[in-house]
Amino acid sequence: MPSALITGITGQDGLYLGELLLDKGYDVYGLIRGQNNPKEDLVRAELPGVKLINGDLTDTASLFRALDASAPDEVYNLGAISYVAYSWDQAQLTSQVTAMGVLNLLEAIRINTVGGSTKPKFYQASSSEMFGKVQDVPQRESTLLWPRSPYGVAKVFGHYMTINYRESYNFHASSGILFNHESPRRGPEFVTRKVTQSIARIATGKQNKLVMGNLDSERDWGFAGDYVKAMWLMLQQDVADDYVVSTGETHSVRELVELAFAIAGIPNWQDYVTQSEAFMRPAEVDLLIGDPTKAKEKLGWQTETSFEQLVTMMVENDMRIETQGA
Ligand code: NDP
Ligand code: GDR
Repeated sequence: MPSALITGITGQDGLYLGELLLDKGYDVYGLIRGQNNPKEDLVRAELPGVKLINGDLTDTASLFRALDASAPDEVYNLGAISYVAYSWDQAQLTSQVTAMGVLNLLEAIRINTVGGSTKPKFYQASSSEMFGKVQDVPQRESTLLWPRSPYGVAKVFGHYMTINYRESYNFHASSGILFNHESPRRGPEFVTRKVTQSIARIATGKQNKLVMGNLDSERDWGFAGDYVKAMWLMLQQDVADDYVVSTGETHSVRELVELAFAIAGIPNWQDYVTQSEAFMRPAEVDLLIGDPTKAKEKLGWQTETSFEQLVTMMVENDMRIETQGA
């Protein structure tokens, strides 16, 4: 039975990837941080087969212990401070976790395997935020990186460190440059879930207004359940590499809001939506659209869920929660 260690097990992608690997018969370990992590019960309920190990990406000794306990064939580094807006408020902490955390984990793997034991294959959760002020449309693996937030800068560090360990130490280390992916498990701080949760509350009379930031930015939104399959496929290749994972389609935040209100059956969305400076960012990434050709040709991966299906899934989930409490 292959064994996998996932950092970020409590996050959206950790839950989908954990589920995928358990279904494939893996022995799955998840790194969980904090002395009383509020998401521990959720992970235990949704993924009872996952074994949780205490640890933190900023505490390298805990990573050594996690590697010893799990003896992984594959390591998926999904742990990060991942909310772009927050990364300006805590730029140092974001750098310690999202950037240095990658190096801490790579070093723990390298030192652990110095005696010659087999190195686990390594996946790094890189991001389309690295493209920032985009230099190509659409963005592909060769596009120059120009990050626009402390988060984006931290991800660039992790991305190049992953490539460097591949080239320096012969790591089977791959980096997935994933574009925005969403689901009913998405955190409420991200725009899709904020919109679908708010609309469900508006539909049930619990909220009057939806206060938004920039409605003009455009994103290439896919379904997280599809995207974790690409992560796994990358580690099944003979040779490690970097891949853009995206739908190849872009939509503005305004289109997202309009569609979500329509799906909920609420006419005149403009009557409910206002904008506030509080949700504007010091520097915005205006347009993201990825070219997933390489992932399609080399991994045989492609998105299976349309934008409309994704938004419908999320609106219906939040309507169910607001009306039935589940
Ligand atoms: P989430 O924000 O949902 O999850 C982040 C995870 O990181 C949580 O499990 C969190 O744990 C964990 N974490 C935070 N700080 C630490 C730390 N110091 N040590 C260990 N773990 C920590 O993110 P997603 O699941 O959406 O994304 C997964 C990864 O993919 C992230 O690295 C993200 O940056 C990246 N990514 C995501 C994209 C997306 O659209 N979703 C697109 C491209 C990249 P806790 O619950 O304890 O806070
Ligand atoms: P993003 O996702 O920054 O792309 O990063 P987010 O959903 O936070 O923002 C997307 C776009 O929507 C605009 N926006 C708002 N965003 C939020 N969160 N709240 C609002 O009220 C709001 N109004 C408008 C934003 O300005 C932005 O343009 C996500 C994260 O998952 C990263 O970890 C990941 O790397 C990238 O996707 C790819």
